[in-house]
Amino acid sequence: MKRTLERVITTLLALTMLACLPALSLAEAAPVNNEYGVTPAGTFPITAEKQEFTVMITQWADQDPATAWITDIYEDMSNVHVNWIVVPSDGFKDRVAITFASGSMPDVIAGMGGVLTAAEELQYAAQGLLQPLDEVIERSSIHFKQFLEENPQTRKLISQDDGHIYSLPGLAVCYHCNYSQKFFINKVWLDNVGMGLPTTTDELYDVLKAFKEQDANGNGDPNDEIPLITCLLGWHVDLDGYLMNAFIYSDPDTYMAVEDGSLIYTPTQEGYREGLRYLNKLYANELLSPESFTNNESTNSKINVAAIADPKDWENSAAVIGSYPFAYQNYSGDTDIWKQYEILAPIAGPDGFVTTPEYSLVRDTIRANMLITKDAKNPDLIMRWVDWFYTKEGTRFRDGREGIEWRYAEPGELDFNGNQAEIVSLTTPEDDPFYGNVDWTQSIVINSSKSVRETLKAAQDFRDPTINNGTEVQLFQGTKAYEAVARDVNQSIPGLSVPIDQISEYARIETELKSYVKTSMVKFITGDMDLDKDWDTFQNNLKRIGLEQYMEMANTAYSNFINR
Ligand SMILES: [Ca+2]
Ligand SMILES: [Ca+2]
Repeated sequence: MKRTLERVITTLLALTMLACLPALSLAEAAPVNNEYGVTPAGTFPITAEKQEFTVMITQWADQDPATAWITDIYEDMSNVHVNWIVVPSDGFKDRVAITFASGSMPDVIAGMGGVLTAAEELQYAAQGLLQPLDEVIERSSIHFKQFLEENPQTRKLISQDDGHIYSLPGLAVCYHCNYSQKFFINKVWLDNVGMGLPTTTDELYDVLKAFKEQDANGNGDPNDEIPLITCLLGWHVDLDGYLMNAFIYSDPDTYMAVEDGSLIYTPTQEGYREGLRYLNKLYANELLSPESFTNNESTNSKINVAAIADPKDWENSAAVIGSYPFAYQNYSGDTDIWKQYEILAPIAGPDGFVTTPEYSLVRDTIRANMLITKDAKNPDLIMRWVDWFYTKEGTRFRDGREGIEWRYAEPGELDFNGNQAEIVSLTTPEDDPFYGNVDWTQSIVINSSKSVRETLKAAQDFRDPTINNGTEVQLFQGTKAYEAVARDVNQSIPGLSVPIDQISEYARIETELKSYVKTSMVKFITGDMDLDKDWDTFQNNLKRIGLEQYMEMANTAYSNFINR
């Protein structure tokens, strides 16, 4: 009895904390009024008499969903008990396949990063192992329906070409990741050669030349600077990423672009050749390090670390292409060298052209984050249980306890945009019983929208020595200039789903094309292939690999997506 009372009090406290959500009130909890045994959508508790369902879920780190802080408290709020089947994240995919094959499934399968691809989902739906959720959503959600209205791209991404929705998504917006074809430049070196941040490809050329010819790092030797470096393996470190976008829209992940409503293959375009000419000019004038073609991200960061360890051997690069500067701490220990870098805004090409890819369509939505299987005894109960997590309040609730995992911001504490912050994130003490086990994290859907993240308290100066998340602040602030010139999301390319019988052929051509483009790109830059004499051969080889067939399949998939 005492325990029950304590639980009620805890629950009431939790509800008070969430007072901004008017529908959330025990007093307003309406009686069960439908055949599914649930209260009206948007109210708590969800059921009058306790009900339960079973969730198979990925385990993340040391988490145990059965004992997480959130589990008990949400059971009290919802009056729904969840039985957890916890599966290690290694091998989760296989376990899902086995579960589908077994013919006996838990009510729900939920997983970090998504349980099924669009193609897998469609296959299971065709076998009757997943059922359309459209009517359940219509009947038993309020917040998820609103979420879909507010996120039309997510609705398209989770809908199949047959018009149905078979799974529930999560949303995890990473603002700087969505504009991650970036360029970092050493501000100290710029000061040393008396130049400002370049805004055009010509100005950048002049800056790199000054780095080469002058003693930009100030060690007395004018010849030990690497003006520009990148690498072949890494996240958005592409040579034909940032710099190419001064000549033509270029997304090296797909090499596709939307032109007049349909897809074209960028390396077939004259603008791509012009971009390669510029890169070839940088290389021919020894401004782009040849190590760019052999390094990976960690070797590049080691170049910078060596420079710190022995200033006489200083050879760190002045400018780097990439989503992160190589010199960030995760690569280089405790050094502060990353603070010398500025994120360079996208630069304009000779014709004033400037753009950058926008990756929200392939990054924000966690597709099939949660499946309600054909064996689910009460899909409406599950929809009601998960519905609230599509609100900002429900997502914030998942952060944990006030005073332990978070607190309200004081007046004057600022957020990422320099406005009054809403929430300050705190760190769970290591001796806390829920340390590392507060929430189900992204294994159960959340709506981690741009505004949830940006209204957290943040430092205003990324070089502030008193903060430990300066890189995140720098990335956030530097991304603004990218967002300003980025392609509209409606001109971005989603993950394309081709019919099941085309998948292997599509993947085969895609892999060959990409590999051939990347190899040829390097040869064009280094002069092993000539941009005038060998261009036609390059184009013919793309056709020989199957470019036309590939683009036909891609365009059909793309127009299906647009028409959803
Ligand atoms: Ca030099
Ligand atoms: Ca020098």
